[in-house]
Amino acid sequence: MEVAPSKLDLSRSERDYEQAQHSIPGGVNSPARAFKSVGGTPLFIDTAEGATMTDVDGNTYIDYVGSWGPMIFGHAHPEVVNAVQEQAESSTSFGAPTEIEIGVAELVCDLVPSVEKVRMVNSGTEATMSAARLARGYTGRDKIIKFDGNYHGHGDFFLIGAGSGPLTHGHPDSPGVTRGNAEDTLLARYNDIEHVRKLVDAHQGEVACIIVEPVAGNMGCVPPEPGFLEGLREICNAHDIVLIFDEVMTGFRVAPGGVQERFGVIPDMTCLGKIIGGGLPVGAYGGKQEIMDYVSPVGPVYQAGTLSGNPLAMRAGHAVLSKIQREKDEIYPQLEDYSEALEKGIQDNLDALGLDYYHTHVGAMGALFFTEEKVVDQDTAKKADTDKYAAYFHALLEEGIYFAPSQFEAFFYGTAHGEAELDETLKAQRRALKKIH
Ligand code: HOZ
Repeated sequence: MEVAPSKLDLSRSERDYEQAQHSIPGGVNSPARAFKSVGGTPLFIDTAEGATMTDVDGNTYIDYVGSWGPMIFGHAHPEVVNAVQEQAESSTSFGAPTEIEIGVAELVCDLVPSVEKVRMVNSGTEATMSAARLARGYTGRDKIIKFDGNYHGHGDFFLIGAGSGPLTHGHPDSPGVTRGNAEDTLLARYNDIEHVRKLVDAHQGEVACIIVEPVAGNMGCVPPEPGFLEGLREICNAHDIVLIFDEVMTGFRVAPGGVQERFGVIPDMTCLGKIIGGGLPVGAYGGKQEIMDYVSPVGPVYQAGTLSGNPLAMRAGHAVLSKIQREKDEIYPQLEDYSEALEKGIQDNLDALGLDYYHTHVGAMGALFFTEEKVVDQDTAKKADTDKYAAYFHALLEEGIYFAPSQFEAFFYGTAHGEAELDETLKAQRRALKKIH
């Protein structure tokens, strides 16, 4: 996509991007970063602290990406930095059990209602792949149900109707996924419980699990309609299907115990990532003891990893989760206040110009769509004006505000975002909207 030249000096990012493309496919290690749908040059980041991030050209932005979710306490939080520094001096990996792993597992079991036992892995993708395998092994069934526009990482059987990068770049069904994998993935419409019922009825006794982002964050942010999660719970109970909540984005973000705590619907298994590692590569899957004890070495379903439960990552995760445990009564009301004020300010700015939009948030994540309709699923998300979003994104960037470089991603913030950031964001947004109107 072509964009007007930026008013910012991005010369070093431009040079880096050009150089990176010679040795890295597309110049990036994860496609969502490539600015492909908004155009222009991805920012190469030099440093970040609190709510702000500075690129290699020295431009500083208020950050609403937060590393795509992990930065609930802002960048380089001293408690995380100290924990990682201390651990690094005692080695970065042992490939043997450590006491800190028990500490992190106990915190997760304590905070997340559905989790009685938890296994650490290295990313959200690993968590969802492992959870689906476990559900299949446990039930002895092959098929999974996922939702159009939900994204569960890049495991083969999840790259069917996938949100996030695949949706942004127009390849929701990735080549390279075998026919067999594709046949075992049944695709349902988000927020459409009758559609799920029909799929399950048509595949009686074949469905191992239903996996869902209980608040979708990979087609923008799309909350569940009333009754949707409850309906999934009821269908899974009736058909002995394992209900998996992918709370990689929402875990410890929309409430200490994620969507399941906030909406009171408890899945059988939960996938976690992002905040759980405090910005280091950590994922986890957990759930009912009976299911989790089906994993090797207690049970027959195999899953392993040299760097799983890595001490550096566990120290960072422990620092973040124990802070959440200690301070949750202050943290989450503070995040809610910010969310309410941000949403109201954004809506006032949009209303003042008479723009069509749909804005939503759940806890400390949200999305703005330029559209005339409420967004409830992928079809309605895709009706949004993505060219307008691209113009908005660049206008904001020039004002020093960094939102996700795609209409089909959520925005995130944390406790480092305070009154000054709010004020600056809303003023910048007002100027940016005037430019693109
Ligand atoms: N999975 C992330 C978006 N939902 C993208 C991660 C990245 O590109 O860094």
